[in-house]
Amino acid sequence: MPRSDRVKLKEKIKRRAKAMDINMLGIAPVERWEQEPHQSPDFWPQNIWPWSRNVIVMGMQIFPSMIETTPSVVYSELYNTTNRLLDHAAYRIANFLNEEGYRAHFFPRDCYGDISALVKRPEAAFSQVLAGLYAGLGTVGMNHTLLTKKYGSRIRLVSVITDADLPADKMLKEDICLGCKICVKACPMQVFSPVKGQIIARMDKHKCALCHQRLKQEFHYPCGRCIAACPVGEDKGRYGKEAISKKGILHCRDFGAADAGQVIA
Ligand code: B12
Ligand code: SF4
Ligand code: SF4
Repeated sequence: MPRSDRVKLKEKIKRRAKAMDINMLGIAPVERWEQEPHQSPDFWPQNIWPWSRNVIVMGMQIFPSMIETTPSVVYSELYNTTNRLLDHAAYRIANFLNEEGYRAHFFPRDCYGDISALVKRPEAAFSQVLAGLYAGLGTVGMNHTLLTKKYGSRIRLVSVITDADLPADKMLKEDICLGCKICVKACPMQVFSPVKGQIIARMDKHKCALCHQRLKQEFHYPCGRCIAACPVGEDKGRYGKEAISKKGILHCRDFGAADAGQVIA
């Protein structure tokens, strides 16, 4: 396909995504999984869907003034809303590409049946974090999430896999993580053990998943304290000193959950 047509198709995709309130979009050629491997080849898109050429990764922000209340039903509802919107947007972009004659589908933003599955095995068939890294949206931080300049870790992700020939976005060269360990201290389960000379901490994922299993029963799933606390991101600056008052946090936790605020407040 001539370069001008590839650029035009990318612009069309971006316009559609923006109209669906997508905050960030990046494109990763599937070769990047191979060039910078962080997971076994079984997880690479080209080994799952041999026709795939590019992965379009889209992100939607999580408002700091809502996630600060976590664990709360306020964050729980926000989480459900972004999940619905992300899968919906990804379905529509894949559908658009199909109508244009390309092979395309989306990998749902999470893709597990229930938290009990993640307690047994905390992993999905395809990693949105690594897709976001390869698509140049951000870098992986100490807390194992994708950090972005605009929203820190407070961005949820979904991917469209396609054979459309699209101009790739560059991966970021510099790590965004400050190594400040604020996420490590914010974790109520103390799952992170920083490793000297390495950005990404060791993580007890089973412990984090167990915490989530409990939160689910109490109707204030998920936790996300490690992403709420991360100081990276222009999103926090918008709210000045306090995105929500300390009293406001406790107030919000007092409603709508089985034992509001008692568990890891
Ligand atoms: C399973 C799962 C969990 C498990 C395991 C978490 C984990 N880190 O793997 C549990 C239940 C614990 C969990 C918890 C949470 N999750 Co979760 N979870 C997932 C899920 C479904 C699959 C993740 C997976 O396959 N992990 C396995 C590997 C890929 O994970 P990894 O720890 O990141 O390990 C890789 C890196 O360390 C990397 N790596 C290793 N060394 C190096 C070196 C360098 C230089 C680099 C770049 C990378 C690298 O390679 C490893 C792979 O082998 C994804 C959705 C999806 N389908 O991707 C969401 C997802 C990761 N979760 C997400 C979130 C937000 C959370 C929570 C904050 C809860 C919440 N929603 O509020 C917590 C945070 C926990 C944390 N700090 O990681 C978001 C993260 C968004 C982002 N900005 O990154 C995702 C992407 C969902 C989404 N669609 O947005 N989650
Ligand atoms: S989600 Fe909560 S329990 Fe899990 S790592 Fe983050 S702060 Fe810790
Ligand atoms: S809180 Fe600090 S150490 Fe943790 S991910 Fe954010 S910038 Fe990195």
